[in-house]
Amino acid sequence: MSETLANLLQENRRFEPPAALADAANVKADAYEEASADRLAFWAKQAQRLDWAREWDQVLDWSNPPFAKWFVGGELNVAYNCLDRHVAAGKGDKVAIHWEGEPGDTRTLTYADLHALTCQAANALTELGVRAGDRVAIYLPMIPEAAVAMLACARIGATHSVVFGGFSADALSGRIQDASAKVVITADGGYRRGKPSGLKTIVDEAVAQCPTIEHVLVVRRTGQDVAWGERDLWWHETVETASTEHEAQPFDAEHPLFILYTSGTTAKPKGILHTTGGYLTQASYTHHAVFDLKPETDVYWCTADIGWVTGHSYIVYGPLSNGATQVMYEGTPDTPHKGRFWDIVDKYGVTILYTAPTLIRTMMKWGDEFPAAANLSSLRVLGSVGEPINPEAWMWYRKNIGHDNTPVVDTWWQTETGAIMISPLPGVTAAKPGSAMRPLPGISADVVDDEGNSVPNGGGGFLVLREPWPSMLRTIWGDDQRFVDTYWSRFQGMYFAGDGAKKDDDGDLWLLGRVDDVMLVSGHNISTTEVESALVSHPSVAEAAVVGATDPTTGQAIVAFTIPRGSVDTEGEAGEALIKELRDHVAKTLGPIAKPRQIMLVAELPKTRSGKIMRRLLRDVAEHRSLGDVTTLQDSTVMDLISDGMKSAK
Ligand code: 6R9
Repeated sequence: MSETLANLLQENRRFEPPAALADAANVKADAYEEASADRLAFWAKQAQRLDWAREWDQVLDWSNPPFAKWFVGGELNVAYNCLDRHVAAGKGDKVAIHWEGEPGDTRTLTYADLHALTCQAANALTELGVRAGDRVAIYLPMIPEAAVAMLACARIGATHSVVFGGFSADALSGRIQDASAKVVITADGGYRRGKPSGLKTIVDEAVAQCPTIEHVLVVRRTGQDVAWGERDLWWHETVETASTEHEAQPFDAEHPLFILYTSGTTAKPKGILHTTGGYLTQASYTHHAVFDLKPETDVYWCTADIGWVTGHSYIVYGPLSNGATQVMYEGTPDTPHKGRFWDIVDKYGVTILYTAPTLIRTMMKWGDEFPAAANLSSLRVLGSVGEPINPEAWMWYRKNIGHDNTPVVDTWWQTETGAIMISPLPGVTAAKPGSAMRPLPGISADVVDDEGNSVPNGGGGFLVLREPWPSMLRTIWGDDQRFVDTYWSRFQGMYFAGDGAKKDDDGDLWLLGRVDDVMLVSGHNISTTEVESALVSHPSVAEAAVVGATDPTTGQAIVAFTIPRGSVDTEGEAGEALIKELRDHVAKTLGPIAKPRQIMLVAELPKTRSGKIMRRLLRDVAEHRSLGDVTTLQDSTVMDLISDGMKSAK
């Protein structure tokens, strides 16, 4: 990656934090100095945010890299830290979750309610024979029981493995088998796009191939008919009849808390293992620092699904350990109409919103009138996660959702990192649209070249992490060698994240997508993200996905799939004219070398369930290969649409 098109995006816009927010911010600029003076002392201080039953003897044991141990000898209970201690501090009546079902039904759970339910679930699981160290699979819609099930496992020391409710029976059974789970917690179904989906039927199909499963615990959400077998138990008959008294035992800081499978599209999914003390420390600290959470006054809403790491760290463990009041929403953003999200912000007075670029770009495509119809004045911090956010999407987010004065924090991290690693601090950083800016205090990230040498400002290469961090993955479940090979072998002594990045002239970081998404065009490395951002900066474009397709003359050629904004005319000659204009626009913005060979105007893009664009599939389309595994596709009909678009353009 030596020849990146460094600094093609001349981004000169800066947004200082609002003065009042900066003055009252939870974390100020001195945190960076404090952490760089003594990183381990800094993290030990952050660990004091939690209640420990036994203090640690050593902050970090790195004697056997890359296998880290944090807070060695310390003991704590995660559920106690998320629930009991808040209740004990007199906050039992504080709302923990404002839950909103897709059909419009609502539930309000206080910390006392959540505590009681979690104790019941902990007692019920124990009664079913689940012991510390056992694995429990969770396959639920976005209902409060999803958080309760996770916390109940944590409470009794069982390791949870949450599987996203959109995954197939095969995906579910593969994950259950890999972890040898004993119990599955599911629901009859959940609501999505106005209809009840069936979850129990999928579990039945999966569990038929999973001899380790002893019980299936079923929450009744939709009331639909379900088949019933010997292993099945209703949640309301098992959990809700159990005692609400349960004493949480402390566990070792390195006790396994959860496994979360990364949604691999080709290879076998990797079971990423997270443990207790370090994970909770960093989830809690980053939620406090990056969102400036004030538990007494803020209403926080993360729109991710609990089946992704974002839901684990920033719906369950970060916010609840901090005693936050949050919104949890079950359904899709366009049911019953495209303003649903903004109605929710308005209704609950949401002050902090954390969502994904894919959603922001979808909202841009739907049009400004939807957010404009709601009162969004309560919002004070906006976050983004999951993909690089294009500068124009960032600007749209700030202007249309953040009334032109809220900080936008673009947070880079991974399932493997467990918690946020690179992000602006809302009260400190003068953020640049599209940049994740700097590693958080206590984190050392860098960009290196092929040989592992740090690149100078203005250079591009591979993102690495130089020092272990508290919430780092400890291994891949059952496969230490794959853990070493995947993350620690590319560069000596550094964690290889698999993302391309560049440092701008100020040393701020710009994420360029997965390294396999870097194109080599006539000997120049060009990142898909840069071309996508150039396309999205054109007023007629809502979203774009760029891939490198094999080309006989240039090695790879740039092919762009582009979704026009709602109002744009693309019929006949207007479409041809737009394509020409867009090609010229990219050439003008990035340089002639980045001009796409081909631009397709399409209605949809194929995305993984977590909203990441599936460039691999698009590459297949661009090269006319038959399509590989599409089971993680959100909507496989999208591919037909795109293939049709391809044909008509030929
Ligand atoms: C949290 C999460 C991890 C991959 C990561 C990177 C991409 C996430 C990003 C970002 C640019 C950001 N990614 N946040 N890229 N800017 N702010 O998404 O975890 O599902 O494991 O995905 O997502 O490519 O390597 P996960």
